[in-house]
Amino acid sequence: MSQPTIESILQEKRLFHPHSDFSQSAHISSLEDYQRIYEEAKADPQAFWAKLAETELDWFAPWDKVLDWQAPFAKWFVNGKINISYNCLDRHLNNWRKNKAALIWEGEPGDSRTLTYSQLYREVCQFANVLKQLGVKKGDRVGIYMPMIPEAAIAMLACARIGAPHSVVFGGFSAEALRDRLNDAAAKVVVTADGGWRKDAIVPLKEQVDKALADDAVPSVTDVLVVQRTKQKISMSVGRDHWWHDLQQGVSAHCPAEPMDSEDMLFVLYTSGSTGKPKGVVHTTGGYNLYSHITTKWIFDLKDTDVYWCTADVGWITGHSYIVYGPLSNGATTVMYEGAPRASNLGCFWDVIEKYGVNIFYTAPTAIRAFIKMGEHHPKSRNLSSLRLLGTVGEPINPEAWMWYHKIIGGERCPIVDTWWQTETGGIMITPLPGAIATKPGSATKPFPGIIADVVDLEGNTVPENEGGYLAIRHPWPGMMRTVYGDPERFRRTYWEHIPPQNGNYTYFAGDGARKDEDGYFWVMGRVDDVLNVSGHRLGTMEVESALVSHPAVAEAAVVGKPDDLKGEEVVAFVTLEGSFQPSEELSKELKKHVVSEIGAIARPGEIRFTDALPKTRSGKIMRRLLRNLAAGQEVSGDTSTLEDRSVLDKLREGA
Ligand code: 7RM
Repeated sequence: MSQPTIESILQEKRLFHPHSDFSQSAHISSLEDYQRIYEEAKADPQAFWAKLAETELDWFAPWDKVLDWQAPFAKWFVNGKINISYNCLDRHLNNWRKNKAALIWEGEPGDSRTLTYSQLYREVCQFANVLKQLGVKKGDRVGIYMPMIPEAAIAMLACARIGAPHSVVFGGFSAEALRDRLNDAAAKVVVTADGGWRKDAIVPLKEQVDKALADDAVPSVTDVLVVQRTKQKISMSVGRDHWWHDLQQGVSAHCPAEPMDSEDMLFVLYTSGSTGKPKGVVHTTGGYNLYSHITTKWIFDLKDTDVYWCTADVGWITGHSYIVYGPLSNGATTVMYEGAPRASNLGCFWDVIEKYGVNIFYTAPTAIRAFIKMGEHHPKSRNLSSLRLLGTVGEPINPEAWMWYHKIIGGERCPIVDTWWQTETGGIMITPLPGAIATKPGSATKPFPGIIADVVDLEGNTVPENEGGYLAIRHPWPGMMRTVYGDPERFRRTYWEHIPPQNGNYTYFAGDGARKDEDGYFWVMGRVDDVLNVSGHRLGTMEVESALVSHPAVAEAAVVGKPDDLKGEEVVAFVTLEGSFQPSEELSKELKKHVVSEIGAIARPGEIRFTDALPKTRSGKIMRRLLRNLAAGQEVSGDTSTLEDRSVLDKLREGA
């Protein structure tokens, strides 16, 4: 199996129409419906979004302007007052949903817990009161560094309830990475657990928090709240650290939802870019609530009877929008799973589907490729007949993996929604609407209503049909990020200036290459900047390079991605050493370990290649294109005339 190539994808002609029984009961039930709604939204985007905001969400006070666009800075539903925790909880309590399962949690090893909407409401209110007692006020940032347990969602909703923006840091990130993010956000409180389960082992989360905070390295943090999950021994620092269960005791289970301004910050979430340290992507309250809500409803064709499961981690945007906020705002039953397929239980995903009768299943291509390797007998020996819709996200899906998903998991009856979007977009942007749009394996198909997507050149001109270009968005949308936390200029530079604005018309640059075919279907080809996609996780080459050069043996490092059947891409690092160090297998191992401790296991290089020099241009720029060729074992392609010293290339070839 291999990653899709431009050639193979262009030859993909298979078309899968929605089954009529699916379409008949779908929210958007025909291509004509989609086209009508799409055109309506395009003609008057503000009227389109305003109508949805009014009918789909509860507001404390109406807005007086739908959109204020001081490009590239947007304000949606200006002066409207709203609280997303209210929309996710309170409004479901005065009807039959009160005792409906809101969150079904399947833990490891073998634990489980179901919270109804009223139970979730009480837990969230209690924790919101706990945060208040610790002095957390509207506007204060709260770090969340948690395993996949209900308390992660409870903490997010509690923050939202009192207007304290959360910053969730993926539990797989190292202490260093955690420290940088907590510092950038100047978090006041950190919520964590004694540990979490990850593939039959315990991740020592609290220990990492202790490391991150050691020597007063994050001076803004006053308190740490610790959920008891694994019961292993941890140290508690008197005055700073508190057990979650101690503080929850005797606290009121009611806490009014703070009326937030529509543009108040809801959360900041860090993501990798092509330069420098990770960016804090800022999302605000009203627009994000609407966008995550309506995309969940229409794309997953959510019905009140559905059991919905997204396998992402809450540490990523997919977990924010499609485990917590989108599903709960719709009053859905959302499944949260702490485990991951591992040697001791290769069928665990299918067990979860069978156990809870999951109807809608949303996962990543990298997971699907791993399942293919594990063999058909795992899914085939479980009852997956409850499934009615499948989704994928995170990277391009190769047509073979798509077909396997369709046949083996979907039993050829479930539509597949291949959803393209980003941390920055807040929600899904290009996707089939499953009752309306016929799918082609490997294509994310069409833009969501209200989204004006295009494939352009660097002047911003639309490129001809079936020609490669840059994926771009033409008009602001409610779920878009508002700024880079603390750095509005970086926001402007990174997303709005690659394509020069024309007569005040700004175009959002996504950083992905794409093409649009003769039917208007989008084919996303992958990143065009120095961002890698390893198992669906975004990783900046610069981040890994900085981690490597922080090791005393390393003089210089250049990191590239190498195509990988399972992970999509694998990290390959070219490294030159300081004078007194010699290449060795041991040093290679040590450098890999060093990257893991600086960033986290997702950044572990698959390969370290020692070299005397890196190929550079005369102006001193590393020629990554050549390194990418070398890493992939290909002939070096394209122009090498700008290379300063050709012998470097010859030596690198010999070394490989
Ligand atoms: C949701 C998420 C964003 C990057 C994006 C793309 C890639 C995501 C798809 C995809 C092809 C898809 N947020 N990407 N979905 N590429 N088809 N359906 O993944 O911020 O972590 O990553 O992921 O390169 O720019 S993210």
